Amino acid sequence: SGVQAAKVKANFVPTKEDYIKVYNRIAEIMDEAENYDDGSYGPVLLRLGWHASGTYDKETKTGGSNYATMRFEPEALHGANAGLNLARNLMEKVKTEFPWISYGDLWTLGGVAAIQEMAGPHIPWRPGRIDGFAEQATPDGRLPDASQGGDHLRNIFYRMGFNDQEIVALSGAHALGRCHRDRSGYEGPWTFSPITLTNDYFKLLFSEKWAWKRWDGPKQLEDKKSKSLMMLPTDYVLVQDKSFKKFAKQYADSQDVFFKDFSGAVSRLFELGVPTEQFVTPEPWIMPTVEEQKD
Ligand code: ZEM
Repeated sequence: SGVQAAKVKANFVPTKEDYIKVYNRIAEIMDEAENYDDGSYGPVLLRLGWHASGTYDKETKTGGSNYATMRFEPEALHGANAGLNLARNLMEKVKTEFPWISYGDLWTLGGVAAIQEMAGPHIPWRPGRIDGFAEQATPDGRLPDASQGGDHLRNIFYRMGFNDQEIVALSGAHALGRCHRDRSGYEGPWTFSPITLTNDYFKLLFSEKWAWKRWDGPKQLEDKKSKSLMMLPTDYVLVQDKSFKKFAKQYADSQDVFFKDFSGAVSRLFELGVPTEQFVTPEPWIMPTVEEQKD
């Protein structure tokens, strides 16, 4: 009967296999992007996972990925989140097919799938986030402002509980995707392979000559050689500030070192704001890529 069906659903306890099914569906949707940007929704899905998590404040223990409050206004309309309605709508399709998953788990798993399917490292991940309420949304201004400098970057990321090394490692996500004039005001990609994760972002920061772009848009840098790549002021700080620069050089010299630190930092980022006892397992899972599932 209908009552029984509802009961079965309520008692449904998803296993790792069930989350792998969600992961695979996300990977499929990522690729349904023939006429979009560089041919993948991966970058914008990663940006969603990041903005859902990066609102965390370690002092007040508010914000972070737990309650997925970006579903609600005004957080959905915060300037930093411009364009993420696209990513949330894509994830809504997955939510319809797997209604048992929480939005916080779905959005962070989306970030994991994006990184892994775009040739990045495995990102240890585990479920347990719960859907919250509009009252739990965070005030505007918790995410970094690309027009600012090193002090601002440190203020924002130290508030989340990250150190200088993690700030630099996390910034390497900008190897992926691009800026959109109608979202942030900025324009262009950081690397020549925006749907494959590499350490090229760091390599290019050191190898190219960067100059302020002459245009009517916000202050951003362009590479003098091809004039087709960009850096935000906050990206360029990573090779100007002594402490940041040391780590940026390590990541430019070794993709392995970058991948290892990036994996650790993103894994931690996606768990910000989630009480430990809420997680369904004490040890995060390694989700296999679509390719690895074929072996
Ligand atoms: Zn981003 N990011 N980000 N970022 N980001 C943009 C795009 C993307 C900053 C920032 O202001 C911007 C991290 C850190 C920081 C991604 C991932 C991660 C854009 C362009 C801006 C302006 C948005 C647009 O116009 O579409 C600043 C100041 C950061 C401080 C360090 C971290 C951490 C990330 C993940 C771990 C990704 C993947 C994109 C590309 C999105 C896309 O649609 O292509």
